[in-house]
Formats: sequence, structure tokens, C-alpha cells
Amino acid sequence: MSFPKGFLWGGAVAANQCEGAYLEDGKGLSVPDMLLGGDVNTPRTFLPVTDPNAFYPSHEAIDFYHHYKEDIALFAEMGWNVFRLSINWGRIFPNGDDAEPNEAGLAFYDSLFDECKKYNIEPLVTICHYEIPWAIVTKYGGFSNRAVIDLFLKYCETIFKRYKDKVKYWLTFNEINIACMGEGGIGNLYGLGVMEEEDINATQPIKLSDLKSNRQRTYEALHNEFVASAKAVILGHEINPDFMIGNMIAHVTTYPLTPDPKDILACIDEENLKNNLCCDVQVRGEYPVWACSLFKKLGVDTSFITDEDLAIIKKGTVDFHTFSYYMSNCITTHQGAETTNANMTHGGKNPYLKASDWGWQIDPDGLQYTLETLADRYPHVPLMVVENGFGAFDKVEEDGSIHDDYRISYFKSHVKAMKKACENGVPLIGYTTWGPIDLVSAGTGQYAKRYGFIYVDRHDDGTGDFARSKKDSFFWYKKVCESNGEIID
Ligand code: BGP
Repeated sequence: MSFPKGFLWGGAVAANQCEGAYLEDGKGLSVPDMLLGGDVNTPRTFLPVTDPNAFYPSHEAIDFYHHYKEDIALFAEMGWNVFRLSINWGRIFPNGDDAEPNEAGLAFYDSLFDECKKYNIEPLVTICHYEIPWAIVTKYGGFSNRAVIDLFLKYCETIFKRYKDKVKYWLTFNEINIACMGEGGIGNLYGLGVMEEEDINATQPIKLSDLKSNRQRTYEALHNEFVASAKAVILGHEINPDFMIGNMIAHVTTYPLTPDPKDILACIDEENLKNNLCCDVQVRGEYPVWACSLFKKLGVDTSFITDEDLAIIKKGTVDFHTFSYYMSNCITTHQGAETTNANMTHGGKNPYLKASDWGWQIDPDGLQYTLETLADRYPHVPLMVVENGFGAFDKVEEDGSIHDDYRISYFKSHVKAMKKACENGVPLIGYTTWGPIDLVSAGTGQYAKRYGFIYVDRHDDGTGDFARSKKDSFFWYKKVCESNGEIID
């Protein structure tokens, strides 16, 4: 069997990277609203005050807030039956701890979901995609403060009740493991809403890679997110037992660079820390056996983990496991190995793979390997690839056409890899490509790093009129979706 009947085909976006309208209809500031742009060689920077002369890409993004009807019509034209998007927490609770939710924000998503329904597109909603309200960062210290679990739960209860008949598929936290992806404050800020005091009050832009972090605080905050996620799963099932609530991790597949057994062991450690820790907790409902020694190695005191937390984590396991997959990396204990840039992940270079202009190593076989490994590790849950895509510079021809054969070739090989995994029995239920419409890059803040099947006329200097147009890949993906993955070439 190749792709099963009813397989979910679509694309994925995040509110902060597409909506814009960053203060419209009562929305409060959230973390990405404080970030300036960068590029492959220039890290994004953080500047807490909104400097009127600075260019904050999320403020207007691609103005999806005012174009969603047009965009969803284009998605429907491609034959989608699922659309992954996030609700921007700050549209619903502008300060994170407001007594009442913001009705205008709720109404916006009502209308967005109605639009999906019109075309029989199932929304898949990420509850928190790096969009922690800024006031939660400054007033509470993000998820390092247990009080934020309740704020998150109140937000979940509000949207679960409001959309209980409109949304079936939910993901709690986007790439919850980003906090484990190396040292530095970016994972803390994006994933956990945690910042050190001196950075919060910065008056000059700070490189994201230079943000300070405190490891003890990071893992306490991550644990609080595990508890928050599990509580959300329990609550969601009480509100609507038909809800399917999943986790989401950034899966960066890692290989040992050499057959040196030391590299094999190093690879296990790397995969455990970066990929397996979070999934084991959220899918299996318990910290893995090696967690104690891992925390010891990291110098993290785990006395913050209570028996009550563990019982909640056990009860609130997810209904399906989802992940982003863009690339693989290598690891070695040998000195002098070449590395690849790949912002946020910085991996070892694989001599057998080519990389994108941003250093992300293209590895479709790695996707098959990952799916088959995950199906063994978590045999009782369906899997879904909720992000996969190719960031590239696109050229608009004089007649307006965009011949993005490099993107088609990336997707072809990855769809074929998923097909093989399905044939080998992997319970894969869906696929949402990342950035089906060009949007702001999370890592670099660029528009120029384009992922879309749909081009958006918007540029890093702030010019462009937001007009949408179809790239060659649009027509290719339409055939894939309409044929349930039978027509790939
Ligand atoms: C994932 C994020 C997305 C998205 C994607 C591509 O880590 O969940 O938000 O942005 O990566 O990354 P980038 O935008 O840096 O190219």
C-alpha cells in the first residue's frame, strides 16, 4: 500500500510568520514582534522596544490577516484537505493574563476556520508556535514560572471550547525540543519565553546567538511545558473526546560521521538529547531511563520534578506524534571535522549530501529512515510530517513566472521517501509542507529565504505589494494532492 486513503495533504504556516497586523484588533505583542531580520551570515537580533526606524518583519509579514480568504482559495485549488496554522496567543490574551479573552481575536479565527470548512479543508492548529505573549516573558519569566502553566491552560480552554466543532486536530507546542538544540538564548526565547533580565532591558540589538541562558532554568521551563502540554491533552479530551491532540518536535536526524564506536555512542547521546527526550515524555508519558544521567551530565538538578507532575505527564500522552524534517546532520568525536551552517542546529557536514544556500543538508533517505525508526520507537501512535520544505532564492521572470525546479526536485524526493515508508508499514497519516506560501523565515527573519508554492511580492527592504502568484511547484503539488501521492514525477 502507498499513501492510505484519506491521507492528509496540505501545508503549514505560523501566525507570526504570515499574519502581520501585529497590533490590530486588540492583539498584544508576542516574542517574534521583538525580532529584527538577518540573513545566512548575519544572525537575527532582538530589540525589545519597537524602534520606529527598525524593520521588524513579523509586524506585517505577508499580511495573511487581510489576505486569508484569497490564500485559502489558492490552497483549495491545490487540492488540500488539511491546513496547519497557529493561533497567535497574543490575539486571544493580549497580555497573557487578561481576565477575559479578546473577542476580535477569537472572531478572526472563527472566520478563518469557516473559510477552511468551505473547501473541506481540515484545520490543524498549533496552539503555541513561538508566539508567547511578550508580557508573559517580562512579567512572569516565561515557562520557568509555574503560574504560566495555568495561563496556558486558560488559553487552551478558551480556544478548545470556542472551536470545538470547527477544529479536530491540535498540536500543543511547536518544536518543543528547540530548547535542547544547543546552548544560547534562542531556544529559550522562542520555545520557552525565558530571557535573562539584562537582555530583556537591552537598548541595542542583541544577536540571538548571544542571548544569555541558564541551563537549570531552561530545563525547569521545559518540564513546565511538558506538564502544560499533558494538562492540555487531558482538558481537550474532556471538552471534545474526538479531538486528536499531538506533540511537535524539530527532528534533526543525526548520523555518526565515522564508524568509530565512539562516534556511534556520541550519536546516541545527541539523538537522545535533541530528538528523543521530548518525544519520549510526550508520547510514552514518562522520562526515559537515561534522563537521570543526561541531566547529571548537563548539571541540572531535577528536584523540580514532582510525583504529581509525573502522574499528569503519564495521563496526558498525545494522540499522534508530529515533527518537522528538513535535513540531517553528522556528529563525530574527531577533531577538525567540517561543519555546516544550518542556523540553530550547527551540524557536521555529510560528504554524501548537498546543502541548500542556508547550509541545510538535503537528505530524503533520512526522512524514510526517520519515519521507520519512529514507527518502531512509538508503535502505538500515528505519525505526521508537519513541516518539510526547501528555502531558496527565487527568480521572477519578465512574464511573472517562477521556475522553481529545485524546489520541485526537493519535494519529489521527500514525497517518494514517505511513500516508501508507508509501503513498509509506517502509520503516516499526513504531510504539511512548510511555508506553502512565501513567508518570514523564523531563523533569519528573511523574506528572501522562500519556501512557497505561492510567491508573495514582499522583500527584505520592506518593499512589495503583497501580490500572490503561482510558481511552477504550485502545479506540481496540486497533482500530488489530487492523486493522493500517486503522481509524483
Ligand atoms: C521550523 C519552524 C518554522 C519554520 C521552519 C523553517 O524550525 O517551526 O517556524 O520557520 O523551521 O525555518 P526557517 O524559517 O529558519 O527557514
